[in-house]
Amino acid sequence: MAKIYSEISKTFNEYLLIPNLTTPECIPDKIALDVPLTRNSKGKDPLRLNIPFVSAIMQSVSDDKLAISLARCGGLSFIYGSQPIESQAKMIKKVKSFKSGFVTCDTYLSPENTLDDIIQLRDKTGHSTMAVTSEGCQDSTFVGIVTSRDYRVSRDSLDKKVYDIMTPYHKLIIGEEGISLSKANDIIWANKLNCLPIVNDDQKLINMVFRKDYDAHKENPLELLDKKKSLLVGAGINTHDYQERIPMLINAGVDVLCLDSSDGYSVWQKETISYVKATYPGMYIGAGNIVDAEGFRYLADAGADFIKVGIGGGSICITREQKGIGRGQATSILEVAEARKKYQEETGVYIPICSDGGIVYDNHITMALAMGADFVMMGRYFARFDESPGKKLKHGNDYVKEYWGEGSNRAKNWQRYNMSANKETLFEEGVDSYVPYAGTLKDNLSTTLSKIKAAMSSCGAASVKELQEKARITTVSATSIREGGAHDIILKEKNY
Ligand code: MZP
Repeated sequence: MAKIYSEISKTFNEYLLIPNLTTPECIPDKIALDVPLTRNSKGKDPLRLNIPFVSAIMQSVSDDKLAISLARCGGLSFIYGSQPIESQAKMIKKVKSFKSGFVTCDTYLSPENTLDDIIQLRDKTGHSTMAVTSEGCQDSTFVGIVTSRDYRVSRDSLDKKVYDIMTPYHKLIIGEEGISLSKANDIIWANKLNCLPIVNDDQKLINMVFRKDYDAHKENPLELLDKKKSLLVGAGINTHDYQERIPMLINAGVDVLCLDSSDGYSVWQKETISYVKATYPGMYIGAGNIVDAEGFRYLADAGADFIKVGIGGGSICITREQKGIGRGQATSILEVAEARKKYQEETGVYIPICSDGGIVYDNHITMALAMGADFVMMGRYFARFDESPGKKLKHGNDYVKEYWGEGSNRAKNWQRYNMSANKETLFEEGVDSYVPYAGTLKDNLSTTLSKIKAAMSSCGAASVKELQEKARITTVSATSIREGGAHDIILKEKNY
């Protein structure tokens, strides 16, 4: 006979935190938000995040651009796996080869181009500094630089050739390949330069260092870096093509893998984890998604390094409507956190859990952490920013960005949903949508982190671990939820 749970499954919105004593030790400036990303196992250092945020394994969220921005702020992206292996590996490589302060040039001219070409390229890319190479492409010999100070559109003829406009190579001050950022900055300041090209022995342009970026580097103290000072990056994988995909991802430098499935309580996840552990013992692999103690135990015993919790709560997800599968996110986290505690008592192993999907307000993040999640995975949140892959469009009077689910026909990610040999999406489990455009990742993240720290301070917690130990949480009635918003007034404008 079917088991009926006596407890109703609940969402984050149905709970509030009750303040504890706030002391000088837990004022926001003293709060640290670093958390474990992977389990503690013998002989292997667990990976950590500097902020408890990872971005969703989705085409409309986690490409190399967002991954770089998020890792620079202390979090981590899992580059989406619903793309050819080569292009996923290329994105991983781009993140790993990103050097804070060293910019890869993407605007090239040849000496034979004209001022007209310069203007067109500037309007298209928004970059005013352009590299000139013998063939006008990255691989040919670097011969000069054009900046906006080299020409006057009102005076110069549009036919004027780049070789008459550029500063030629022999007049440039350059940095040699391998130079440190601080040395590059010293050269920039000593010579009053705006930009220092970094060139190798074959006179090929490797990167550029810009004066304007100098302060930006100092403003990212939480950058998530590996031992070689490259940014950390993850990749989504599936249970179908993992034997071909993983070697290429590892070759590209991936730091951590994550099985991406709408239902992770499956023998295929166990098989994939076992394969990774046996073939690549140094690699980390997360698994999921599950929503209960049984699912957690199964993946924990299989060796998952972290476990993702959440089915059907994602903003673009219609799995609950289509299949009737899922569970309220708060209830899922509470049950899995309890199972994790039991597992740790039995085995001594701590397995981080990730609350994936359904975060609407910033306070939901604090609640997820307080209930036992070590970090949260978000899609909608990141899709709103400049750095996400979706197009920015005008919608009525507002700007929006595109955001589509991995279960939508647009994503065609049958591997995430279909366990059979039939290589297609049989029915949609996700929708194609817009989200309000919100600006840069860094600005928004900083506001969100301030809110989380303020709440933690109220709860008397200086770390996420302390929050989990000390949190006092109460359920709320529908009428008290109403009481919690602005009410019984005439609001001038909702701007929070
Ligand atoms: P959200 O942050 O937009 O609420 O949810 C993002 C999460 O929804 C993803 O991390 C993933 O687990 C899940 N997801 C992605 N695509 C779909 C879908 O098309 C989906 N149904 O549910």
